[in-house]
Amino acid sequence: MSGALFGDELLERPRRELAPGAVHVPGWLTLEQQAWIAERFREWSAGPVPPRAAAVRGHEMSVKTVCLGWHWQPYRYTREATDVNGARVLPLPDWLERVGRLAVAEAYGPSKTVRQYAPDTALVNYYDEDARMGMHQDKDEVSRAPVVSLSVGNSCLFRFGNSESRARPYEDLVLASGDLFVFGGPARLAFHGVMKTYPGTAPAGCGLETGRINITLRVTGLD
Ligand SMILES: O=C(O)CCC(=O)C(=O)O
Repeated sequence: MSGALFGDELLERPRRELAPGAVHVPGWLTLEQQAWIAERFREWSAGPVPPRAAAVRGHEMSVKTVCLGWHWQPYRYTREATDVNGARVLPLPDWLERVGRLAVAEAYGPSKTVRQYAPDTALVNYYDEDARMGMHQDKDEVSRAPVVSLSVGNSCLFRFGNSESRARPYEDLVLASGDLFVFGGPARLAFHGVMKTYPGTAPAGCGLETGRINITLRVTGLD
C-alpha cells in the first residue's frame, strides 16, 4: 500500500485549538485542491489588478497580494484598486465562498451561524523565499466574523498571539501546504504574523514549486 496515499505524517501534527476560537487543522486540503488553488492564483495574478506589495507606513511589504471581492489597502477596503492601477478587482468566486463555509464548519462544527458564513473578500498573498509578514491584527473589517486561512506551497513559521499587543504570550507553529487555520470569536483580533518560510518544503503535486500562497477569507461587513 502506498505511503504517499496513506501517509501517517498527520499523526504528528494533530488538529488543535490554540486558544478559544483559533483552530489549526493540518492537511485539510487535498493535493488536488491545493494544485487547483495554485492554478487559480496564476489566473488571478494575470489581472485586471496584478499582485502588489502594499506600502505600510511608507514601507513596502515583502509579500505580494492580489485581492478578490474587495481590494484591501492599508487600512481600508475598496472595490477599485486605487493604490495599484484603479481597476476593479475580480469577484470572489462562489467556490471560494463555499470553501470558507466548509472551513468554518470544520473548525467549529456545523451550526446555523456557520451555514450563514459568507466571506466577501479574499486576500491572496504570495511569499517568495525571503518574504515574511509582521505581527498585525485583521481589523479593517466592520464584521467580526471568523477569518479563514488556507496555505499552499512552502511551509512557514506562523506566530499567533494575543489580542492586546504584539508581545508575548504568543505561540509559534508551522503552517504547511494544505493546512487550514481559522480564527474567530475571542481570537478574532489576535495579533499574528509569518516569521519566515521554509524553502524547498512545498510537497510534490501541490501546484507550486517555489514560494507560498496564503488565502485569507474574510467578511468585510461592507455594502
Ligand atoms: O500568510 C499567512 O499565513 C497569514 C496572512 C495574514 O496574516 C494576512 O493576510 O493578514
